[in-house]
Amino acid sequence: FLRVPKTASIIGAPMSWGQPRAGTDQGSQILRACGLEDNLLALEWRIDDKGDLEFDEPTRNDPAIDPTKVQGLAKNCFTVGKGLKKIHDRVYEAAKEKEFALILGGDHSLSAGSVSAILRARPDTGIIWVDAHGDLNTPETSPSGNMHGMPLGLMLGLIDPTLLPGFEWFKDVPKLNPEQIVFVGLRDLDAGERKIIRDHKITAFSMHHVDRFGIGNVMDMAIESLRKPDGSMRPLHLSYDIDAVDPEVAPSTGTVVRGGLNFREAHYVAEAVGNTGMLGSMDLVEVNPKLAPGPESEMTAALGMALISSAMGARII
Ligand code: EXY
Ligand code: MN
Ligand code: MN
Ligand code: MN
Repeated sequence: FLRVPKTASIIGAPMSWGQPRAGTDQGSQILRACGLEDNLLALEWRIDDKGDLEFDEPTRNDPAIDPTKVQGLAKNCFTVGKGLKKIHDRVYEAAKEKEFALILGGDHSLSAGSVSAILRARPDTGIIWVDAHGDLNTPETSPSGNMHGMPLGLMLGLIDPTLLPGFEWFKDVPKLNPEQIVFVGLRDLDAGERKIIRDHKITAFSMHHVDRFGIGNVMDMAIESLRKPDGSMRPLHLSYDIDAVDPEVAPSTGTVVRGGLNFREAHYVAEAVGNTGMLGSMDLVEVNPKLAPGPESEMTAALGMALISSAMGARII
């Protein structure tokens, strides 16, 4: 159902306040500069480029950060929350028009804005979260306070949004059911996240599973795990964090962890999801051209662009 009418809405979401490093706000521009639009046109997509959203910076007039309260444990929550509302509204507009929503990050906090909008328009959507990390933290379990480690904690309803200034709107968005998520590529979980995966019985394929079963079997199992109880397939959203890929292949990102997906495995993930014919939206996040300037940042951005193309139909033969 999502193959027609083949219009892709490109939404630049250079949110960077969910993590501490400068340069994450340049991700959407560098992905575009790699020729994204030409590539998608060659794959016969109609492009509706919505440009890049603009976000406020934190100011000293923001609601006071009180370290004794939950809001003090979620850094920049006011700025992140307001920015995510803008992303949510823009993505919802595209999804409601039945367009493919392609969101260019930006840090991974943005997915709480994009995925919540997809769920509003397409409630049954299954989420394939490709990441070295679980992004399941709450302000209380987070070791860093960085909100790019919390988007799934928010969407699963593990965080009370009314306690976070900027996130009040989040109490009205649909919650993600743990059955609607599958992880691929995990290798760096915090203790609290491990417990959440266990307690909520979230299907998760780590790099250990990729080693043991091979990426082909892992993707078969991952996609199969997202079938609805009646046996039918869900529409799919691919949330692709570039740090899922090994730092030798994707070095220019903020939280690198060795032992990731190799170049072909990274592409295979995108191709397998694309082959379902059910992919209706995608985030590509955490490309930060400032962290490994020069050829390494170009290599990382070119990979991000290629992964988007693979998910959206590019094939070798
Ligand atoms: N789990 C760590 C934290 O919460 O601080 C690291 C999170 C990194 C999140 C990156 C984007 O996937
Ligand atoms: Mn992530
Ligand atoms: Mn990550
Ligand atoms: Mn499942």
